[in-house]
Parts: sequence; C-alpha cells; structure tokens
Amino acid sequence: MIRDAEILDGLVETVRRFVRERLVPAEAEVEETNTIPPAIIAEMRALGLFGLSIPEAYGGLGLTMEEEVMVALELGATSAAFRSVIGTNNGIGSQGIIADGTEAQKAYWLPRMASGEVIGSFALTEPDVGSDAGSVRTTARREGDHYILNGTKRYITNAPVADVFTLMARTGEAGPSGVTAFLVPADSPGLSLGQPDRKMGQRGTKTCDVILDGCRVPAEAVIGGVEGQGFKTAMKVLNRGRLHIAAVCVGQAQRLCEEATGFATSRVQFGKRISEHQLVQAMLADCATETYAGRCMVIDAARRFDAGERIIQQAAACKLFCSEMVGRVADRAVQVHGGAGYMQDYPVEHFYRDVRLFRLYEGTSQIQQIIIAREMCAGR
Ligand code: COS
Repeated sequence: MIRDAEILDGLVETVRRFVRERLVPAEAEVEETNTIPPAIIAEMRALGLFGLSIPEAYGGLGLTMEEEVMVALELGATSAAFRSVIGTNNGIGSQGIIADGTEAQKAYWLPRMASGEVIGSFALTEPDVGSDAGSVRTTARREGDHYILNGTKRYITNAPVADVFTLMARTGEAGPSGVTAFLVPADSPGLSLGQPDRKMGQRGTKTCDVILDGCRVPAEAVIGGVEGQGFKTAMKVLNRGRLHIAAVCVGQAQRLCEEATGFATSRVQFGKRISEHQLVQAMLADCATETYAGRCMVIDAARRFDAGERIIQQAAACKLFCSEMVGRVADRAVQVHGGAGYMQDYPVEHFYRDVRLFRLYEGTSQIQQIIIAREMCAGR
C-alpha cells in the first residue's frame, strides 16, 4: 500500500541520490577498510534511514511494506554492507518489539532505534541451532524478579555495535513452545562478544558471537511479558524480514545488470562492442528478465502483506526466488566482464561474493522450500 505517492516518490528519489552520489563512490573504501565510514552512518541517521519501518508514533517513518520495499530496492543498488547498518533497526532488531512488545518496551526502545541512537540486533542462531530454530539451547532461568541467561548466539549481525538484542532463550519444554524472546541490553552483566567473524563477503558488515554467561536481565525484559511466545515472535519477524531481503536482492540484481550492460557496451572484441554479440546479449537479457520477475513478485507480496493477507508462503517464495536469482545474475555479470570480472578493480567481483549470503541467512533456500511446501499442503 502506498499512502501518498508524491511523498514516497520524494523519499525514494532522496535515497536513490544518496546511494548514487554518496554510497557507490565509497564502496571501494568499504571493501578496503572493512568499515562503513562514520560520516556516512551520521548521514543515514539524518536521513531517517534507521527508522523506515518503525511506526510514526515512535519517531519512525512508519513505512508500509510496499513503501519499505520501494526504498529497499534503491538501497540494494550498492554494497550490501550499507543496508546492513540500518537493516537490523528496521527489520529483525526492532520488529519483535513492534509485533509483540509491551507499550513500555515500545516507548523505551523504538524512538531510540528510529533515530539511530540505539542499534538493535536479533539473536536466534546458535552454534548448534540454525535452521531448526525451535530447538534453541540458550537457557533463561527465572530467579526472583530476574532471569539468568546462559548460552552462545552465533553470526549475529551488528552484534559488535549493538545496544540491545532481541534474543531467543529457552524458558520451558523442548521445542518451539518453550522459547521466550528477551530484550537484552548489550551492557547487561554476564554478556560478552566473541571475535569479529571473518566472512567471504559483505565487508563492512559486522558479525560475531554473543556469549551469555550468567547474564542477568530483569523480568520486564521478556517481550510482551509472556513466556513461550518467542518462537512465534521470531517467525513474524522473519516473515517481514524475508520480504525486505528479497527486495534488497532485486536491488543488487538491478545494479549488476547496470554494471554488466555498462561493460558490454564499452568493451570491444572481434571488431564490435561485446553487447552486439548474441551470446552476451543472451546473458544480459536473462539478467534483466529475472530481475524484473523478482521485482514484480516482491511488490505483489508486499501489497498482500499490507492488505493483511497471510503471506508466509509468498514471503518464503520471494526470499527463495530473489536470493537464488541474484546469485545467477551476479554469476552472469562476472561472465560478461570476462577476466576483468575476477579482478577487484570491478565492483562485480565483490557483489559476486556478497550476494552468496542472501541464500543462507534469514532462512536458507532449503528452509524456504520447506515453508512453501508446508503452506501448500496445510489442511489437506
Ligand atoms: N509465521 C507465523 N507463525 C509461524 C511461522 C511463520 N512463518 N512458522 C511457524 N509459525 C508458528 C506455527 O503456526 C506454530 O504455531 P502453533 O503452535 O500455534 O500451531 C508455531 O509457530 C510452531 O511452528 P512449527 O511447529 O511449524 O515449528 P517448526 O519447528 O516445525 O518450524 C521452520 C520449522 C522451518 C518453519 C522454522 O524452524 C524456521 O523458520 N527455521 C528457519 C529459521 C531461520 O530463518 N533462521 C535464520 C537465522 S535468523 S537471521
């Protein structure tokens, strides 16, 4: 749903210009230093990018899913690490509070997240718990008016810079119904961070372990104040997150199409531009066609989400198709570049590595297939 086309167009145009004029020129520096320049983070705050999806009542822009998708398509047109800086505050780091938090939790955390003063992060994955998210092993034991948390969370995006974690821990029996979601401030006693992860791509994105060793949080840290709801909170967060990630994948694919087209129309072989060779044309055409298909399905699913439809299947389908699609597009974009595509002088080299992650996080492609098939067969 787009509430006011003119206002949205203005926002999308501002983000597009910021991406083209500020972020794209900084991509090489981020690759080199593995760090997003603090000045860029400050500009993101000023633009309101940390609060895109946080309701206006709590200081955010309160974008609908369709509006958020339009912005994510633009943000996807540059190194994925830039989007990651604001990704958790808009997505997995704040949506648990928005969906299921108490009024006090919303009032305290959301305005701070919307302004970018506070960075939120989402801690579900563990060393032995990835796809089987209902089997969380981290424990939370009630002690008076506190809980004591023990366990390790793994590959947690933005953990090194986070101020608060939406963290899933076990308070009850085995399986999803024994999982509770907590809001754990990063400075809680007993919480420490592991070494920064050394990743294949997405340089500039910070991830690491979060270690809970007798970590003490007040009972009010339980999201919504109710035990045993944490798995469902996590699933709601991921439904929305998967649409956002799918839109980012389409944005990345659009950029890769531009890079491939730019190269193909300037590189000359056999006496003519390689874009005039039909085998290269085929690669370009497949890239553009798949990107367009991804764009259409993400916008359709976002509209359905805004209309209140059950979109578990559609969100998984968008994540599955768009993350796999951008992998194929990146592969062809490198191929169009020939040997140059393997060199760090051309952006397609790091995009190729960066997009590999999209098929893994927020649920692997195989998990999306399971979710889609389960939705198709439910009730039969
Ligand atoms: N949206 C809303 N509710 C959901 C849901 C979804 N996508 N998926 C499950 N639920 C609900 C179910 O309806 C069920 O509710 P009831 O108890 O009221 O019936 C409850 O949650 C438990 O669901 P289920 O029994 O299906 O749990 P499973 O352990 O079988 O879940 C999957 C399996 C694969 C769906 C789940 O483990 C999953 O999504 N894993 C991937 C996790 C992931 O993406 N990790 C990435 C790291 S986080 S960045």
